[in-house]
Amino acid sequence: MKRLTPLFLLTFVGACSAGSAGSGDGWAVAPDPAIVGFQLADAQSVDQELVAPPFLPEHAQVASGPPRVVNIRFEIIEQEVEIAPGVFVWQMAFNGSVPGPVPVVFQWDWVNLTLVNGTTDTIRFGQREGTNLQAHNIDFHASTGALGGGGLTLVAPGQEVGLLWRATKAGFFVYHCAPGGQMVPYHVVTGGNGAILVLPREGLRDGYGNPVRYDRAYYFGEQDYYVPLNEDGTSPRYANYTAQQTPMMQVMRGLVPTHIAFNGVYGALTEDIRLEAEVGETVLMLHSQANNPSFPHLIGGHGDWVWPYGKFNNRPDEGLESWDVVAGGTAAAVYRFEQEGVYAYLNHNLIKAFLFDAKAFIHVTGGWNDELMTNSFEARGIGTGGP
Ligand SMILES: [Cu+2]
Repeated sequence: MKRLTPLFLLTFVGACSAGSAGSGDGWAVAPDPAIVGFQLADAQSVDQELVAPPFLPEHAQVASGPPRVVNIRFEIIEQEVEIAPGVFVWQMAFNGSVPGPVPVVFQWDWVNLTLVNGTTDTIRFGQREGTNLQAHNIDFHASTGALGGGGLTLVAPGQEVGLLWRATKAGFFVYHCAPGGQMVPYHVVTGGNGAILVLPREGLRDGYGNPVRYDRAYYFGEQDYYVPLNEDGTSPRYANYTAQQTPMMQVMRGLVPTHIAFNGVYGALTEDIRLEAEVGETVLMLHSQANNPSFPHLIGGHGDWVWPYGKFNNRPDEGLESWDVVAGGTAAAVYRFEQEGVYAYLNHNLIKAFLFDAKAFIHVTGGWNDELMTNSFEARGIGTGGP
């Protein structure tokens, strides 16, 4: 359907616009009134087992059946982590992970969150020690209501609270802790953020309206840190999350991060965790930054389709080289790999990628196509070759 004749295009646009949401370009899909009006009381309840980023829970890419209530559990843990050699940060981490895990739901589903300030150690990722001292909460950018749920979810250590909200918008959306005042940035830049994937019920579509299906999905959560440092570049250690707060806020006021990492820790996605793909596979690349802009780029590849601001009811852009993540926002892109090799997916503020660590590697196998790229001649002395 990529090569539409003008006549067919007119017909297609005419047919779609009759039932469209009013965009007038024939791409938008009208919400189904039966889905939108589906009652919470009639919704089936399902549990979702979350996994540690950069991976996503197993999920369908197209909804079958009516909206559901998806039960998830976040346990907030204050924990000290060595984010770079000799550099320690007391994080606040959803399920012990920075960034937090990615729940996956469909538009018009309900999300039913149990938010725990502390841990039962049943679902935390990793085995880090910590005892919570501060109040926490959660603001879902995907939700509708005061403070994104922040007002309804503020809980003291040792407490848990439930938040039910409906996912009325499709896209990849930031969530973060927002306990009020200066605590908002402090909790966000110590790791209290993540993102949720809200898929359109009909699945992703390209700019022509064709289905887009992915073979793998990776989440690149970018974290800026503001760590008080010793002269040798190591950090002082603090007794707990609260003891770190005043000195860290002094560094935060300068607005210059001391460390920037994908997946919370230097080397996480270049050394510790190996991301793979095969030639011919389509990979969904999800990116969030809760506190700063970022500029994703896949070295040697492209964004075949990039949904503006990571929101799926916007017609995606085709064939981009780099794209935008706004502060407190996301990006979503797909790329079908065509050549083997090691691809760096990074923030194309290259200082943030290479002097800091805003980068990941994707190891791609499956062959090389000379038609796309080859040496026309190997390296040789200047002027020593033939014509
Ligand atoms: Cu918090």
